[in-house]
Amino acid sequence: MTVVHSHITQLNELGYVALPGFMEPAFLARLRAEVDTLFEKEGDLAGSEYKQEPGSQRLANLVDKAEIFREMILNERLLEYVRLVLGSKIKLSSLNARRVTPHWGEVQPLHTDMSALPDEKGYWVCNTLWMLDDFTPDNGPLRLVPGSHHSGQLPRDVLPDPKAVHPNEVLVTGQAGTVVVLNAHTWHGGAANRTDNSRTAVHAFYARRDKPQQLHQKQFLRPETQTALSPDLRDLLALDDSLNDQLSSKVNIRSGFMK
Ligand SMILES: O=C(O)CCC(=O)C(=O)O
Repeated sequence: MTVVHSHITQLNELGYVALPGFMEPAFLARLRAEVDTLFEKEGDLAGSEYKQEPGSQRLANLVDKAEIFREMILNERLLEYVRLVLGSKIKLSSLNARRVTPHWGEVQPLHTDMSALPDEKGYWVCNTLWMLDDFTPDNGPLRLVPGSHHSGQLPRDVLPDPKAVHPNEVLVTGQAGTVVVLNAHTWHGGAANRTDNSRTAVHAFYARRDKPQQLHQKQFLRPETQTALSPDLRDLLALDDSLNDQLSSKVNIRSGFMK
């Protein structure tokens, strides 16, 4: 285990930890270039495998779309953090990108990913947010309520207005290249972008092995992609896991807040 003690404490107590400089500059440049190319190529269809969201552009099913995405989900240093939240048995749930439109004044409602609440075995959703741009207070950073993963409640059930500023919320800012590990039961959402520039992040979202994937990877990865995967990737994507097929193939794709 290489995770420093203070990060373990922060993740346990606050529900998130930011890792500045996690991406090497060359990796960040490659990732940005790939994401830009895909947004350009997919145009109005971008994100349609998942959900399209007013005020932001999305990309979905990224594991299928370039080698760099397969590299990032298997990053062992990152997976150590994910296992701190979910335990040893994990799988990828989905891999998306989200670009917030300039001057988009709306915030996302506070939510937990997949509207998930911890169960008797504990936490089952963990997101990692890869900053491709600097996140500033004004350009649509992540907002979250530290410690809310302990509440056992969904914001929509207990807040009069999940879009309103929460008295305890913090904005998670950082330089491009930062990765934020988020216990995704923590109440969170994207904030408003009041600047002239877009803000982009990739979300590598993981789940505990006994829960559904957000995007059933086996259904969405092309056969030629599946054939070329290493055994470690096949395992992380749960491609040879009949329990995962039962859990994930029939569920509607579940966002924490989008219909
Ligand atoms: O991109 C972000 O800042 C967070 C987005 C988010 O929470 C979501 O789309 O569910």
